[in-house]
Amino acid sequence: MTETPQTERSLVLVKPDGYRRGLTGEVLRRIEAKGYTLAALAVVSPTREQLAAHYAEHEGKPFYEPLLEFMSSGPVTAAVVEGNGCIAGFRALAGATDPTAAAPGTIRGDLGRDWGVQVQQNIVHGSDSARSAARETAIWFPELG
Ligand code: RTP
Ligand code: MG
Repeated sequence: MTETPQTERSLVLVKPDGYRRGLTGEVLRRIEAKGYTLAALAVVSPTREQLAAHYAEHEGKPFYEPLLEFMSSGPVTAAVVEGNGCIAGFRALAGATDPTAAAPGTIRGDLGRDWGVQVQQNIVHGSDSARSAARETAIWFPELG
């Protein structure tokens, strides 16, 4: 007998550039059109502590401080996205980190560009593993823990 696939959850953020540009609905539309569901959704003005926890793996890198400053520049929308394979699936929807290199058809490829600023503004974040998703969900939705 084959195993029942595990429903996965991914922690997705619409970053401040996406929020400012009115792209939150478009990102959520693409998630739902793909067939994933929204298990939680919130507009949040992140604290420095939340952002430092979220991006702990990047501490010490040259883009760390500009990244935290960018992520503090306005509200973000946090979502818990649910569906089989949605961790890799959402990363595929998002496209490459660099919006200039991201393929057309992806969120970053269709909607992102190089703005000539210090840190890449690439509209969305998506968890890169189940372990990251659990860690990040506790940061953005402590009540779900
Ligand atoms: P994310 O974590 O936001 O989903 O993006 P990612 O996995 O594709 O990229 P990651 O390497 O984890 O980097 C986190 C975010 O930092 C910004 N970044 N800018 N050299 C740069 O300008 C640079 N490098 C990284 C991006 O906003 C990236 O998404
Ligand atoms: Mg990442």
